[in-house]
Amino acid sequence: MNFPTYRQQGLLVAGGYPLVDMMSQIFSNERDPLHGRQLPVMYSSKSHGFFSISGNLGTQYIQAVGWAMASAIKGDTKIAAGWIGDGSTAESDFHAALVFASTYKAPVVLNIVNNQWAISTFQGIAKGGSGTFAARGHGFGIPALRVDGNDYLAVYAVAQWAIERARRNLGPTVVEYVTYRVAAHSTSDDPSAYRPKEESDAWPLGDPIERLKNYLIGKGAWSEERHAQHAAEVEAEVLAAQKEAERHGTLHSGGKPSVRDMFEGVYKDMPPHLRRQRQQAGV
Ligand SMILES: Cc1ncc(C[n+]2csc(CCOP(=O)(O)OP(=O)(O)O)c2C)c(N)n1
Ligand SMILES: [Mg+2]
Repeated sequence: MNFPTYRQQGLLVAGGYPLVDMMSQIFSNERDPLHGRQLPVMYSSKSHGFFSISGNLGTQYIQAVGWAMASAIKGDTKIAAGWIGDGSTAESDFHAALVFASTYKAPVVLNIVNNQWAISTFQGIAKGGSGTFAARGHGFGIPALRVDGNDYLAVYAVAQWAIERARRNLGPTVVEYVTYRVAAHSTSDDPSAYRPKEESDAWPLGDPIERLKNYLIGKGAWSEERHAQHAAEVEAEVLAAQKEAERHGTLHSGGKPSVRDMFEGVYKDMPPHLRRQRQQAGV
């Protein structure tokens, strides 16, 4: 079970969760799998091992560790993965999670995505006197790895290793992925206010897709033509998914989740005051 932040939508896409469902949630339309009850990009899918994203950063770590501990106590084989950004490691939740993971040898992979920035704050602030974010794990006696997060194959190998450790009940692993947030933090953020415009171009680890592409071309397993064709296919798939999602409604028009949905899915037995409100709403 992944306990992701808003940066891990890729886990859902890679796990085969439908793009149309993701977009429908953004549009809050009639096909939104969460029926308009969550913020647009705060996805949730138990069947895809994707715990509901919480906007409260740092919570993912303690939840992942607790969930992994429960799995081990039950004698289950399931493992957990927690996700956190560089800035959020300064939260006390991060440290509490590491204490419990270490003490109880929880079967969990604790991922730190160090993309250099926490909105406008450079990662050096959260890191403080620690040499690296990975080194935080060592202080708790947890094996920790630091990997070039823009090297697809290195990331894959490190993740496999950490997952295998958890599966064999050898305890937690901390993994720091060193990467760079090229885009703005959000649509309301303007990075030119706090970092040089050319900084991302100068980032020495490069673009992960370009690197994998060049590596595979060098090995004779891929070509520029196939890459261009594949990119066009992916773009067409995304556009088709968007068209399909829009058919079920957009923010401005079309189908919406039922008002009735607002009252359901929270309480096992609906309390009387909500039943009254539902009657008043006539749904
Ligand atoms: C507990 C908490 N405090 C503050 C915020 C506001 N906030 C949203 S994103 C963000 C920066 C997070 O930076 P980082 O942890 O590096 O993650 P990144 O966005 O870079 O992946 C902050 C402070 C929040 N969502 N939750
Ligand atoms: Mg960050």
